[in-house]
Amino acid sequence: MPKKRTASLPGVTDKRIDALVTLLADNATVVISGAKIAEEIGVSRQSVWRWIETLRSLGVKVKGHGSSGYHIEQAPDILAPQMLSHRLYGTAFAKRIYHYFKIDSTNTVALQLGEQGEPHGAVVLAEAQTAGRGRAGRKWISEKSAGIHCTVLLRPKISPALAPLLTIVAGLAARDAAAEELDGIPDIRWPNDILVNGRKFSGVLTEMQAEPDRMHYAVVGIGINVNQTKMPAELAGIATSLRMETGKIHSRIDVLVRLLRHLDRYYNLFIAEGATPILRRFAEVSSYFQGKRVRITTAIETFTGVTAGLEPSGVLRVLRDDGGGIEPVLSGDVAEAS
Ligand code: BT5
Repeated sequence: MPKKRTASLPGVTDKRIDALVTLLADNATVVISGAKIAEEIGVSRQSVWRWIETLRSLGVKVKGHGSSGYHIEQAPDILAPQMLSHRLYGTAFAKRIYHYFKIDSTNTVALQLGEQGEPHGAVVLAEAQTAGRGRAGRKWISEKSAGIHCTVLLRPKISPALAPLLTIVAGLAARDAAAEELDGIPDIRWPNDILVNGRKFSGVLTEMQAEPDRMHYAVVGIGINVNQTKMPAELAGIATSLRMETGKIHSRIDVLVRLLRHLDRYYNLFIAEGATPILRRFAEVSSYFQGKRVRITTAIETFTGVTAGLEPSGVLRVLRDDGGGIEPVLSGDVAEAS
């Protein structure tokens, strides 16, 4: 597996834009001339001007112009790799962070990276996704710079049968990252929805490349609605954002750092100690773990029952209402039933 090579990815954010964001953030409130910026990051003043316009279109409040100099009034909430990398020091996710202003899907990029031999721990981020996806070909609405769209590349030496546990590990991380921002207590609806007050604000999509007994790599994509002020009509009533819950603007970079730090912690716990501590934590924080009346829709059928814990592989157990006993649910949709 090549360690040092940096993948060549069309459309990935130019490292110099990353440097520009970091420079402005590090010098927030200080006026820096266009010429000085151009010199520091090694580009023409024309490029500086163009990139400043890009940042403005993303909602970063950059004051001034080339001749007078630029400054920002507060640190920009762009998920810039340089800034993130410092804050993720000591985790598996600090070294290889790929950022896009716009991409089809961060999971698609991460799958390509996996194919190219990129090491464990690479992170792909996008300010906006044009084809963000959920499970079974569904779509994940990925509004420009309002949410977090993040995929990590993992290379665990586990059987593919344990892949559902990676979804649970990521769900726990997203849940904990959001809990610190919310007044209400977030819930996890097996397998991959994070809810608050009954509405979904985060989802996880795990995809993998594997042989029957060996996982080559998995990509775990996490979407979190952070600063949306309303949801599109198709999601009205079923989805929410941190901002819609609290009435406050939240720092996406803070939420992302917490997400990846919690993910690092849960992932390491899973690799060191197996499923048990992960399932124990899931039982603590998910009302769907046990004793919840649910309607299950799988590829073959819809039935109702009561949840009865998870199997060690992360599969949900449901005691069927129709007398059919305990049904292990490998994948499917879970809805609360009355
Ligand atoms: C999921 O699928 O919830 C997985 C979502 C994973 C998104 C991340 S973003 C980064 C990475 N890159 C990707 O392309 N994907 C991952 P599922 O359980 O199938 O739920 C999909 C359903 O959630 C849709 O059919 C909608 O009903 C709803 N939905 C779509 N966008 C939403 C949003 N922004 N917030 C809340 N619910 C949404």
